[in-house]
Amino acid sequence: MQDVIRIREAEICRSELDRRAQAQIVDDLRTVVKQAPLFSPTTPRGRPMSVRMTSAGTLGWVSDRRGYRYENLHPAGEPWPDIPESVLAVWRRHGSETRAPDCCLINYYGDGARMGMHRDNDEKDFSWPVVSISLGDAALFRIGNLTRGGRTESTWLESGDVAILRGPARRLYHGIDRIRFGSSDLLPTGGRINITLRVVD
Ligand code: MD3
Ligand code: FE
Repeated sequence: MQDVIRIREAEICRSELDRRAQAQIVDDLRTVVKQAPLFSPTTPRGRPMSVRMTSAGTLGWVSDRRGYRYENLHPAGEPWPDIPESVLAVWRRHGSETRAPDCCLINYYGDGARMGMHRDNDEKDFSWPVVSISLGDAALFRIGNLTRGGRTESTWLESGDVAILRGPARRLYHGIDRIRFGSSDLLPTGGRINITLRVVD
């Protein structure tokens, strides 16, 4: 492990995954997105999100006019693929050795994509950590407070960084302001993948 930094109780393990481990995960994700293609969720108010998403695991996160929620099936009607072993290995090391995650949410950021400030609020038990893996282009991550607004802190997340949100950090507002498109050569056509692993219920 290279270096661990703490920002607002969030733990970021810099360069936790070497290039081989990153490439293995990307390869495994290709299999996942073949079975469960990326889609563009819309907010409950009908605005398309700039980030494209899909999931693996028993539950996947979806958003549309009916709201934010977890579903057993991909919008196309198929079950979500299994979470790749390469990803589960990161969860066991940083999340929990006693429980597997229900959801592996895969976010893809193309040029110009961002994610507004929000809280991860659709899970039942917030005592489980969230583990996040960054792959590809660097992203400006912002973390705030337990309620909307107030002072925030920012840091760049780079390919191979693993962030762990547990305890009070699990409930903080956070978002991605922008990515530095083309800053990494991990993904042949650029962009950023973020994986978040969560226990849902
Ligand atoms: C802080 N993803 O999918 S990952 C999300 O980079 C999400 O795609 C961002 O926010 C991304 O919900 C940020 C880091 C992260 C994930 C979950 C958190 C930070 C968090 C939960 C609570 C607090
Ligand atoms: Fe989030």
